[in-house]
Order: sequence, then C-alpha cells, then structure tokens
Amino acid sequence: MNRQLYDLTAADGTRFSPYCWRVKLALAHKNLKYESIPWHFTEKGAIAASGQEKVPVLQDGANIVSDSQIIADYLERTYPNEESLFGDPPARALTMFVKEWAETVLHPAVARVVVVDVYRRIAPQDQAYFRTTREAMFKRSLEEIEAGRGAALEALQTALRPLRRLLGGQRFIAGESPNWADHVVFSALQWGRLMSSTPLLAENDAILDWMSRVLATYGLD
Ligand SMILES: N[C@@H](CCC(=O)N[C@@H](CS)C(=O)NCC(=O)O)C(=O)O
Repeated sequence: MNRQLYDLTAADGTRFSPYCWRVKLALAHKNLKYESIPWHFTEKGAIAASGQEKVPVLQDGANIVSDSQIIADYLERTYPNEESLFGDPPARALTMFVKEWAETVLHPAVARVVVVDVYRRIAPQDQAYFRTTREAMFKRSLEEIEAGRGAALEALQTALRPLRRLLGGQRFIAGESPNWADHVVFSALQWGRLMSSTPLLAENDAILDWMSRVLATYGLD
C-alpha cells in the first residue's frame, strides 16, 4: 500500500493522538486505506522529510503532508469524488468554529485530566522529553498538575455542556452523518477516553452514544 500515516503510540501500542485520530477518521470518510506507522515523541528523524516535528504526517504516494487541518484539506482536494469532509463553503466555515472551540477549550480541558496518565503510559525513552515539554507548556510540574486532576475533571464536564445538549437533539454535530466537525471533537474525547485512568464520561452520557455512532459509521471500534 502506498499510503502511510505516522501515528503517535503509547508503550503498549495504543494510538492516542487526537490529531492523528482526526486524520484516521478523515481517511475512513474518504474510503482510503493506509498503513499506520507507530511513532514515538522522540523519533523526530522518522518524520524529518515533512519539514516539522509533529504527527500526523501522511505519506500519500509521492506527497508528504503534515498538520491535521492541512491533511484534511489535501484529502478533500485530492479525492473530490469521495464524500466531502466539510460540505458546502458555509458549512466549512462553521466547521472552522468547531475546530477552534476544540483546540482552545476542549483540548486544554482534556489535557489537564490526562497529561499525567499519558506520561505514565508512553515509552520510557519518551518520558523525559514529555515531562520537560509539558511542564513548560503548563508552567507547572506534572505532580502539581496531578494534584488538580479532580477539579480538571469537573471543569471538563462544564466544557462539554454545549456538546451534550446538542447531541440530545441530533445524531451528529454535522447533522445526519458525521463530517470533519465530528472528527475533530470525537478525536479530542477519544484521546481522553483511551488514556484516562478514570472514566471521563458517565455510562449513560449521550456523548458516549455519539462516539459509538461515529466509530460505527466507519466500521471502527
Ligand atoms: N497543529 C497540528 C498539531 C499536531 C500535534 O501537536 N501533534 C502532537 C501529537 S498529538 C505531536 O506530534 N507532538 C510532538 C511533540 O510534542 O514533540 C495538527 O493539527 O496536526
């Protein structure tokens, strides 16, 4: 297969990156098969050809594309005969609001809950790098972040209120079927769900049902 996705991995093989999940859902949406290449935080050399140091990196034939949004735009442009990731231009514009909300509100809220869980589950060779970069990002030690985990879990519930209310009345963020808006929000919560040492959502939460519907749409589990 001539399509590879460099995909962040934990020590046990769990692929947990929210940005990589977005691209996996977008590839499924476009009916495109790919090979998932496990990648560790410190394996910068493996993705050097992309000209930057983060995943996802998609190698599609001769094309090397990085950054989840740029990859989504690339897939939309390159595979126009498959189902659209965004819908018409006004729908795409609204989707960009969802992406900004996800990155400025939801990602930080999930990160505050799971960052220490992630630290414990990544490969030993990644841990020192992860600690240094994340402590600089949060301006606090991992131990201080962990002390605030209970409050962070509560704050996450508050951040999720608009999503929970929306999903009480419609099947997907994009309406009757999922698109990039669903992919972006799902992926943030999938990262949390896969890495959190405690459940993020109650068993009867409408958000969990929606996550199952997203996966089922693409035959994933
Ligand atoms: N804006 C980028 C963000 C990608 C990103 O932050 N990826 C993280 C994994 S979730 C990463 O590769 N981090 C490497 C590092 O921190 O060194 C996108 O949308 O793809």
